[in-house]
Amino acid sequence: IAGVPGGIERTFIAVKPDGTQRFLIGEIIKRFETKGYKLVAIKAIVPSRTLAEKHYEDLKGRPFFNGLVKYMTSGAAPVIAMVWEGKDVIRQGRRLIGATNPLEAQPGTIRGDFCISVGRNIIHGSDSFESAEKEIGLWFGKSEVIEWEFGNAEWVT
Ligand code: 3AN
Repeated sequence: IAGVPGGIERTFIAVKPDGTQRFLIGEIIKRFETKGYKLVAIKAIVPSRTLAEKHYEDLKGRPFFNGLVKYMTSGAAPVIAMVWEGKDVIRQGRRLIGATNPLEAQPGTIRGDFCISVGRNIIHGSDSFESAEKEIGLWFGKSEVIEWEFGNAEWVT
């Protein structure tokens, strides 16, 4: 489901509700697209509490866990859930996103360029092959992930 580690991989990327509200969907898609990656699944979704808690189950017990789940599930704006595919996309995706804490996220990264608060850091990306495997399966059904090839330039006309 997440491909071949270190080869053609798939990763789960989500624009969180704050990113959606701040009109950053296009900017985020653009960065992955122009880097060279392929969008193979996308949907707008307000996750259930169960889904959000499963997604962040490793953070259960952290002081910010309930607030995090509440913000992801509020419905004030949807999460834009995506699967991106390509060489090393799991680690490269994390580089494009930048550090969790915006104070440490370098300018030029998505978080470094667009946010200032760790609790509102606009985007999620799988942090390992195992997380990608788990998260893609959690957010998407098999038939929602599309296989397609780049390069049908003749379709311009
Ligand atoms: P990342 O999203 O970079 O993988 P995690 O998995 O440590 O980082 O954290 C998941 C999410 O939890 C973050 N994106 C952020 O929204 C929230 N979070 C992490 N640390 C804090 C914190 N200290 N205070 C508030 N929210 C936090």
